[in-house]
Amino acid sequence: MNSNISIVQGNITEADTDAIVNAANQKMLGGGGVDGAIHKAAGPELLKYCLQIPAVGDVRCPVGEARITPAGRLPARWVIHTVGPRYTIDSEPQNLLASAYRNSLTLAEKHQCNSIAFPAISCGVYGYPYSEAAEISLTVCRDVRWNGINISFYLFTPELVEIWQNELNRSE
Ligand code: AR6
Repeated sequence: MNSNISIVQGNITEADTDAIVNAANQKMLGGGGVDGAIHKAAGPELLKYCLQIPAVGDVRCPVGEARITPAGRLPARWVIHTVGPRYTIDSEPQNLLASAYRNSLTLAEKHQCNSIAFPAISCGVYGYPYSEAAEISLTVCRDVRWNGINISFYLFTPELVEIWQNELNRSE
């Protein structure tokens, strides 16, 4: 079991981890929420890196998958862009959310990252219920497979922090 998991209340753009995860959309060209904050803090270089990711139509990252780019001006070295499900629109949102976390961690491992920071993927515009998202994300992150990676969740509000912390305590 990976017990290197911590919960932080804060802005993920300040995370001093090898990689930070962006809750992006399929086009991967920026947006609102955490995506907008990451692009703003990283500077215009990040968009240039995103444009280098091959697209099918205008899809650079299908729902549940992940792509990696350098991080521009951020303290992190890499941005891992993943796309969570829209809760009431995409079918099997539980599987898609778990895949988004799993594929992000797989990319982090492939790039020798010792630390990664996640936001609450899908818990904003995409409408995922917080408790269910906390349970899914922590189930994926606790897998022994990620024992070598320090995982932090950078959550924006005290409410999210409490929900994630309770779920972490419950599953310990
Ligand atoms: N640091 C940490 N968490 C943040 C930050 C930040 N700087 N800013 C917002 N959050 P959302 P989604 C929280 O909507 O639901 C974008 O337009 C926020 O409070 O950013 O996956 C993309 O381009 C919430 O708890 O992502 C997509 O189109 C969480 O991050 C779409 O939104 C996720 O909220 C993705 O929607």
